[in-house]
Amino acid sequence: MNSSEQLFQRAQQLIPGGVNSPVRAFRSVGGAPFFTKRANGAHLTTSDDVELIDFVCTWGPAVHGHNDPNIREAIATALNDGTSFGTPNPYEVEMAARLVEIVPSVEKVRMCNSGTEATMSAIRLARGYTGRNKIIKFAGCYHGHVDSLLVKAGSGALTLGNPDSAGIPASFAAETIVIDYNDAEGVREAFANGGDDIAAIIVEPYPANCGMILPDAGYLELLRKLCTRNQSLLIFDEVMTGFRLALGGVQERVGITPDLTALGKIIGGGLPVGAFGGKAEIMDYLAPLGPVYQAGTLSGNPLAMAAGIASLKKLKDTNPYPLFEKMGAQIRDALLEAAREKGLALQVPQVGSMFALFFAEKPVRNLDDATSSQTEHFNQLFKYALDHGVYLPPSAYETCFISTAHDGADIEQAAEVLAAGIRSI
Ligand code: KE4
Repeated sequence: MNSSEQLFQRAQQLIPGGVNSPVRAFRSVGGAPFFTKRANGAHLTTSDDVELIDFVCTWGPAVHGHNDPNIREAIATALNDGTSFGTPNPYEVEMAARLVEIVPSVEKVRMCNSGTEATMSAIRLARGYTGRNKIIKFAGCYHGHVDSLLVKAGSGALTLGNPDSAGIPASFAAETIVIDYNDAEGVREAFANGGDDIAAIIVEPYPANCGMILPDAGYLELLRKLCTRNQSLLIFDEVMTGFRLALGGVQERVGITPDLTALGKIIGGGLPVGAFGGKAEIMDYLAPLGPVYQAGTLSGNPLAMAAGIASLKKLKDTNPYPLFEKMGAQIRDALLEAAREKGLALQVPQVGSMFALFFAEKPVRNLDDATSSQTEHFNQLFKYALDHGVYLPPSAYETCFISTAHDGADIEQAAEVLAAGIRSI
């Protein structure tokens, strides 16, 4: 057995499925996961010294690539003064100031430790602020493993075929209204039937946990209008898209201001961080000022704040977004060209540094379209790519990420491998 196989065998005796997060288990693409011992720039080195061009980027945080020198230096500097204080610290203030400056909807922000905590807290705040119970979410969107949101959820839940997780009381799920993404009539009806008890809509503005889906023209504007008209809150879950699709996220790209925004991934620079923010009037409902309780031992951790500040500073200083558009389009076009030559139906939704692959005849507009795509073709491509040094997310229901560390050679090599992989299907 090679090193990864030995490690996986041992891990499975100690950790459920041998992984600390289900989507890492390769269950839908087959085979066993490799173990990573080092990561630098756009590359992972497995415990068997295989080097891979990485398009998972630790599921989004590594927007500057792995082991970024500026982030390392920021962590090392903070580390000199200790790892956690349990009191307010200067880094938290700088992080909050940067988020307020960068994210259009954020007047005040609260740090937490994961995207799940961010969405869970935003939901609780919306309910506490409005005094209402119902939440609207969209089928296939994934907002972390929050009880009330693990209903028709995407990402690992969808990958493993349990979008409605066990362990969620029916009474909890009953407070969640699930609508198809891009279904305008469905949202209008939900408000017409029960708008006075709808606390909020939570949405990934560009869903990226069932592959990547883009909104119909006017759809996000409709969500904003219906929430405003019904005094419900609009929550953008930008844990994945924040700082990646624009410095201010999708809300900056589309010019729509949600009432609350959930954030994470990039703002931790690779360390565990989440955040949620929005209008000061709403945020001030949080303890210790208001009646909505929310807390966290390591929230605002100095090391994580220092890493996130360095990551945000670098994004602001380097403005990588035009480069992301160029690299994303280069891979997209290579994939589409190869599929055309092969006579395979392929959709490659791509925005900046995010892209996904659906082997489907027509553009994917919702979860049903996504699950009707030929996922076995994706799985074949995944395996071919991995065998040829390119690591895609191990599920057809995830999205690929590019970092500023993916240089021209990485993109050209990956485009060639993926095109050859498509031709091999
Ligand atoms: P975390 O709790 O995993 O930090 O964030 C949850 C979350 C919330 N909102 C969105 C839009 C997300 O994409 C996520 C987490 N993303 C997945 C990848 N699709 C994390 C990977 C994993 O579960 O291991």
